[in-house]
Amino acid sequence: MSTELTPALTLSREDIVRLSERIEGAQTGAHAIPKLTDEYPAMTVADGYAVQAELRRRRLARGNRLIGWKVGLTSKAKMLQMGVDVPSIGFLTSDMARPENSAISTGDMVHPRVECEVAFVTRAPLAGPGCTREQVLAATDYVLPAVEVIDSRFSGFKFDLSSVIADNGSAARFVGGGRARLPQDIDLRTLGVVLEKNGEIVAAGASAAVLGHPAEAVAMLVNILAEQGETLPAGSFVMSGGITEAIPVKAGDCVIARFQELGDVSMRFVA
Ligand code: 0L1
Ligand code: MG
Repeated sequence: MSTELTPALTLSREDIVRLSERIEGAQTGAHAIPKLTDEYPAMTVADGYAVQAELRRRRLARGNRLIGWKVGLTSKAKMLQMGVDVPSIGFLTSDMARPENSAISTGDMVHPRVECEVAFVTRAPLAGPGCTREQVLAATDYVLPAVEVIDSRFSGFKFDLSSVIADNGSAARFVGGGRARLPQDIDLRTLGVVLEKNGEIVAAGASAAVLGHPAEAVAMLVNILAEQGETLPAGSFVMSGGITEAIPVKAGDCVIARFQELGDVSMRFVA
């Protein structure tokens, strides 16, 4: 699958800064905005990553720590659901992490949804191009079950690839938990997961939904980072992509993700 960042930038530096301020305002104010391509129809994937990079610079300048990355839109079902045809990446900062079993506020999000993912923690640096699944597994310290809370800042969760990349892949919150495992001790390709909301099963899936194997998504992340002149340092936390579809949540909902081999991750949502 090609992830080439071509065609190149069409936005000026001023536009990139202006759009990152617009996204940041929507993220912090929890209000929906139209997708960016409504105003900039020629916006490219490279433009989206330039806006995301500026957003990251601003977030780190405010004292947040970069703790890792997420891969999004990694399953065929999700690409179809969102009308895009390649995966995307986004950054994860310390302020997005929430403890297992905690109460997560919905008041500071627009329209949150939850999805079940396998998270990787690395113990060696990884660099592309050409990073492979095998290299990812060799560089992995452990894997753990996680729930990503995504929150597109675009009205009606409607966007295209360039816009969603600029919006940091809808990254909002994430919760890791369950039981950490060595990647060589389990078959990461066939892990089953069941997502319960308020005691009802609302989604289920198998980890092969993530590009055939979640480590494949991490390799793809490393290769996209290489296109941006970046590497994945040792000690990174990586969310490898949704195994289940994303399920809307609201204040009052209790969510438990039950992972085969990896245990449960739970949280509740409050106003
Ligand atoms: O993590 C994800 O797969 C989300 C990527 C962005 C698309 C969305 O908001 O659903
Ligand atoms: Mg996700």
